[in-house]
Amino acid sequence: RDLGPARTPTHPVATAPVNGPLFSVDGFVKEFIHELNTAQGVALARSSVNDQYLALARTVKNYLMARWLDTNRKTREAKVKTVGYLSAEYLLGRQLGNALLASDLNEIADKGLELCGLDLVTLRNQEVEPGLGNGGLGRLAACFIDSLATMNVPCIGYGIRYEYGIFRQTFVDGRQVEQPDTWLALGSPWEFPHPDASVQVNFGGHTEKYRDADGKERTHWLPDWNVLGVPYNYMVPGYLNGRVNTLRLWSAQATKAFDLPTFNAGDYAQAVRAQTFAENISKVLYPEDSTPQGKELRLQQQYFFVACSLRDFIDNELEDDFDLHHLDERIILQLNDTHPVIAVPELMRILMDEKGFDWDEAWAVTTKCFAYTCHTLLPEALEVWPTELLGRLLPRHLEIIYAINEQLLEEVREAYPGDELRARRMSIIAEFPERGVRMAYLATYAATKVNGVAALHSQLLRDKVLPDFSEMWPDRFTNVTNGVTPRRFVKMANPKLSELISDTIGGGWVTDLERLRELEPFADDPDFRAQFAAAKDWNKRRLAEVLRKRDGIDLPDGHLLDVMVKRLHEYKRQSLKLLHVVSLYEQVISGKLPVDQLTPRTVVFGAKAAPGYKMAKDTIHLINRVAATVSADPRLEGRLKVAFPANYNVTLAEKLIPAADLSEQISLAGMEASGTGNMKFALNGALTIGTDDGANVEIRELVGDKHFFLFGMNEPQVAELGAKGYNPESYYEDNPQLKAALDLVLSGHFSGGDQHLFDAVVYNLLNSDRFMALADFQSYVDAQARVEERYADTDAWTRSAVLNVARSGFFSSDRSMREYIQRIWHTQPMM
Ligand code: B1N
Repeated sequence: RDLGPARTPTHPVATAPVNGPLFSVDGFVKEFIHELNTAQGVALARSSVNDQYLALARTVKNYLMARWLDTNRKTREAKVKTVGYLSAEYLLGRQLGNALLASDLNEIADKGLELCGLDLVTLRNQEVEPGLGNGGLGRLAACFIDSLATMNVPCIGYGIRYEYGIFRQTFVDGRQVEQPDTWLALGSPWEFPHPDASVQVNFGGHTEKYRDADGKERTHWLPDWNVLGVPYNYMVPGYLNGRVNTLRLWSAQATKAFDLPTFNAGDYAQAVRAQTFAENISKVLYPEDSTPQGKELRLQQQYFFVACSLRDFIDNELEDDFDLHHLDERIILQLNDTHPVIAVPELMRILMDEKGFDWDEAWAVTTKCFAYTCHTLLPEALEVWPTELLGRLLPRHLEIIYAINEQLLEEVREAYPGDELRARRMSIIAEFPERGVRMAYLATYAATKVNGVAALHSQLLRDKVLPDFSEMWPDRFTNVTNGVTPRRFVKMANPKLSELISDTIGGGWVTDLERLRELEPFADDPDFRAQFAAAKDWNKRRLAEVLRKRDGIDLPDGHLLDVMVKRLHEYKRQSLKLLHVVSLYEQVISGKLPVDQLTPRTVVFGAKAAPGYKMAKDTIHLINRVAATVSADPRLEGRLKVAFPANYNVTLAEKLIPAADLSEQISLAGMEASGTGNMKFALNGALTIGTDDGANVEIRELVGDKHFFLFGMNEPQVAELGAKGYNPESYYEDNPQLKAALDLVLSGHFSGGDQHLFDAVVYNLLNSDRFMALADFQSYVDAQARVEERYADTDAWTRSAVLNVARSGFFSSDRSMREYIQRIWHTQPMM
């Protein structure tokens, strides 16, 4: 980026620190009207809600601007170590509410807008959330950067500015239909594009050897095409602390060089088409959660953002004369799963081919600069890039990966002489089913630290996914249990509960969540419980209003609100929840259960399925059909309702989670790496019904067995049953309640008499049931009976809910960040 010659301004205004608008209602209104008039170009009287929202967003941004510039200047001057968080996904949620909270502008904005005849809530609802992630992994990245800003830790989040985020889900006759997410269409007031700071990224071509001036053999990459990465900066404001970190997302643009040959050849139309080809790289987020498809464009995306980010940090964040041998003193690059792991050979390439390092020097630096977080255990989620593809797209990187692998295998053979099987197992290069690069192995070998995302997951990661590596380098492995930001998911999402908490124990909990412990004694205080229950009721009424407007769904009063929201995946077992619902319904309509013995309950599902995931889409269809049938059946007398609002996203989560009574966390033990929704529910006073999986284990330990409804096999039992041979059909044959539920689906009851519509779902359960839903069915039903018993005793239920809140402070992402800082990053907060 060309900053031109040094400037020595003489006008006092040019040298004064940047000043934001005045922190008062008058200052706010002035700025707001100014933005409306000059940036939107409209008068208040003629402005649309969107004009007003954009002007409001810019106004709030202007308040934060001085702090942002200040943060950047101070961080640069201090030359401290920065976290470079590399993530292909950031599931940010709406920005306005968070920015208002972080800058303490809620009251002023509310009053100021009122004086303009406008309503803050209406304007907030105009914002389209940036859905630049699939689920937990992307949302975690968003929570982490929020915490780092709040904790005064220098961090740059690096990622991709997808033009289309996660698809908008609609239902047509109960089936999922995907619509493009046009989040940029109505304007994007939160971003700052810097086309002048674009970075070139190369692809394809071949490599050549040559001798440098010292006679050393060196390699040269001669790529055959390239694109530009345009940085877009976003503010990441800390909570009331004056720090504003940066999230830098890259957008792909064609370079001139790209279309020049075609253009010169006279084919104008082809040249323009080539332009689109390059820009496809950041066009759309791949909508697969946990099961990525090995698509060429996806590898292009990964290399694209990683190459831009490394180049940007080295060229623009460091001083011109910085000695890259000490790079690890200035950055730690956190790899959010394997998606950015191509950064490892990229850094090696930069250091060797561009900066003249020899191999050992480059490796010594590289291995100090990376740390790797694994987010899964599912074998199909571990990325393996075919060498054919990787070599075609990034020939130099494949060479470097082969060389890294040779070095790894040499180390292994030295440590375990004669153990050739082990060497083959640990090879970064897989030979079957095709030759491919195991990105998790590459990351593990290169990283200073490798972590899982919950205690159980980290243990299984060591024992089952990377046993050879953890045996060879035991100290490299660690656990950091995930967390969630209390700013967005309690303070913002649950204002009534937040007020009650602050009135009771003061406001310090927002940045020191363990202080929620101080609420424990109040679990026995009837007055406090009443207020707590009142907040829950208020949240339910708010949700009812949202669902009525948004989805035309009626939420009955006084129901137990039973919520399962997360991506649709077989391992998460939405089908198990559905079997429970169908079973309750079946028992009533067959006369086995008097309807007045049914606990009034509304079951809410929220889930997107990957567009190519047939079983997941069929399950969505079945849930919708069951929802329609059950909710409409007069025999249930309104005591059982199933609701499935379409397009579950962060914005809906912020309304749903605070209203929930029961949190469904029912994955097969050993399958959910952590979960983070589970934490949000507990912090908002829902009780969990869950398996011994992921972070559920830690939630249960903390809130106590009595206040958590545990069911199902644990991980060793799952492994044992798998080893013994699992036969789902035997559960169907032996359990009349389960049989009746499945038979009801097979009878066509939910499909207008069509007896085969849901064959795929049902026979998958009966014949294979990879995630053992049938094996856990009875235990789940029994646990639900315990839920109903507790719910019948309102005081006991509320007491448990209060204790869930009081004992879940551990799950703040501030705590996660503290652990990364102390055990992995060794960075310092700035004062
Ligand atoms: O990461 C979350 C965890 O809480 C969840 O348990 C875990 O399932 C989730 C490929 C993924 N693991 N892997 C992914 C996402 C997108 C993609 O293309 C994999 N997401 C998780 C946070 O740790």
